[in-house]
Amino acid sequence: MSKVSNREVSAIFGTIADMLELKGESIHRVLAYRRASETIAELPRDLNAIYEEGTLTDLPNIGATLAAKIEEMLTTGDLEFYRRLSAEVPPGVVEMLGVPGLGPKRAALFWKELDITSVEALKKAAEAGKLRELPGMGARSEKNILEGIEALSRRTDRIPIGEAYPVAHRLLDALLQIEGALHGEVAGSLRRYRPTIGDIDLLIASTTPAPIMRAFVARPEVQRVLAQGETKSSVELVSGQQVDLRVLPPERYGTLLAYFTGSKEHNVRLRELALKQGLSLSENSFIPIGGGEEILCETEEQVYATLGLPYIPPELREDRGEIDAAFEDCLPDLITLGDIQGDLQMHTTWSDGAVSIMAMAQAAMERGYKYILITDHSYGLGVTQGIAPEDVAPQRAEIDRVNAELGGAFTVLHGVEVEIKADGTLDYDDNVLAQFDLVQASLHTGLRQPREKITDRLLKAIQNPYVDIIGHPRGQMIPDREPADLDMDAVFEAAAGENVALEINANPHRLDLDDTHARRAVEMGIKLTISTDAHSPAGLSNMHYGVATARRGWVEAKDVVNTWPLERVMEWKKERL
Ligand code: DGT
Ligand code: CA
Ligand code: CA
Ligand code: ZN
Repeated sequence: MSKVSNREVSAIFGTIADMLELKGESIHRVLAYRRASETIAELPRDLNAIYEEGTLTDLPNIGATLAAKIEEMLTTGDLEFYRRLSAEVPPGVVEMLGVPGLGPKRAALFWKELDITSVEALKKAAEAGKLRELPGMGARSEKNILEGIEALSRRTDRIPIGEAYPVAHRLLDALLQIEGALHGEVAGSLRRYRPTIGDIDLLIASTTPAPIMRAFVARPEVQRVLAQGETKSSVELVSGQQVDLRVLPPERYGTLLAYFTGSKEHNVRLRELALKQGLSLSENSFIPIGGGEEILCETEEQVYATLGLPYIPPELREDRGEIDAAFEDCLPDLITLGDIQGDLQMHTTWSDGAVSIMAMAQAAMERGYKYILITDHSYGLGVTQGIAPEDVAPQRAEIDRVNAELGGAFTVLHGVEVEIKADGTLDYDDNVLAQFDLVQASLHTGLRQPREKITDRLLKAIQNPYVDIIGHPRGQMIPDREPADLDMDAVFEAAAGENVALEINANPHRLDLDDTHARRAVEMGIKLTISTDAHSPAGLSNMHYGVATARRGWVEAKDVVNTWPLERVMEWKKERL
């Protein structure tokens, strides 16, 4: 028998606590096991050694009963009590406690009343509307459980792009320093800018892969090597993220990059097209099926050209119609980062931002922008120090001073992020709103209101003649907060009717509107803004996430207000008053 570890003992006590709670036993007993579990998890010494000294009961939260159970585990590798409990409480029911917002009382209810013994079964029951019938439950709590299950699955598998992107690029940059590394790219879902990332895929062109592989697995941020080969290796980082690296000679780099950029669905379509031409497409090359010479592609452009297609940008490669559009030569003329003329949402020390208006203006000028809109919070938002109506004029005076000092090469606009209150009214009266150059309205509270109510709030805000832009319209947070239950058709109709712009918030934890909603909005003729919601100069650098989200939504520069010259932006405001 191998030695039982502290971690195993701690985990079993923790599970026992959950099981007792599910059974409805006294909270004292439950807590006794939970505290013991925590004590053991934090022990700096091996339990086996403590047991041999005979000092188990000297440990905090460990009395004679628990010491006897520890002894049983350490000496027999088993615990009779735990085995009995496991026969009574199925492990899937314990797993259900991991669903955010689902406590032991309800988990036990589902188990006992509906015989639900796994997260999967719980999901099915919720989808079938069976949970709402139970005492104390309803349609809303049923929906919350479904959302919790979704949040759980997303949390376990995928990392928000904002966390993966810097890690991937730092790693790639380091590997490109190695002799023989010619050029490379971050591929996979990161290159396509999906909002969440499963694993990181790195590609490098080189004829001498060995030293690159060696350097890769020896990186300080690598915790475990999962596989190491001549041209491909996989590692797990200390942060838990998995990274795959592939190295091929430069003459094969085009097919390699196309293959590992994906998506899988897009690749399937490309391979079908190749087959129709009698070619077999792989990450290495095209091979004529009837025999003949292998076709090598140095670039992705050559891969697409071989298939008779124009180049398709990575953000479009999701099999959402891009291949047909490419065939018909009507791919969108996608917006680029260089099209952005200004940033229309940011905060300063007037509310919860880190720096002054001048400091934000200078940082934006360094990015080559022509204008910014300062959008500090209105005063009613409890969590931040917002701007009271009587502060609006002094803030305007400061903005005037900054503009005077900057001498006309750059314009700071006076805006606000006005709170849409729980009843749908805005935090400021119209006569206050009339003082701003542009008004952005956002929801931050009551995001879990029922569909009709929350949709009404947003519609009311859109209909206010002073509101120009709706900030982060759906209120989602990646990965843990589902969007509000808005009737987006109604929102789009209203925004189109009132000529109000909707924001793509470029903060990688928001990306709201998302790609598919942005695409629909633009199809309906709605104008978008892409803004960082920066709370510091560094926050301005998130713009590329927002632009990429727009590109994933097939958005062109003309659809985005902050690609326009300032005069046109202000004309748009005037038209709408
Ligand atoms: P992820 O990592 O889940 O966020 O998504 P991806 O797209 O990065 O997927 P990943 O890392 O499994 O594979 C990278 C790319 O390699 C993927 O986008 C397409 C390609 N690929 C991987 N497996 C397959 C496959 O079985 N068939 C095809 N056609 N392509 C594949
Ligand atoms: Ca990947
Ligand atoms: Ca991968
Ligand atoms: Zn906000």
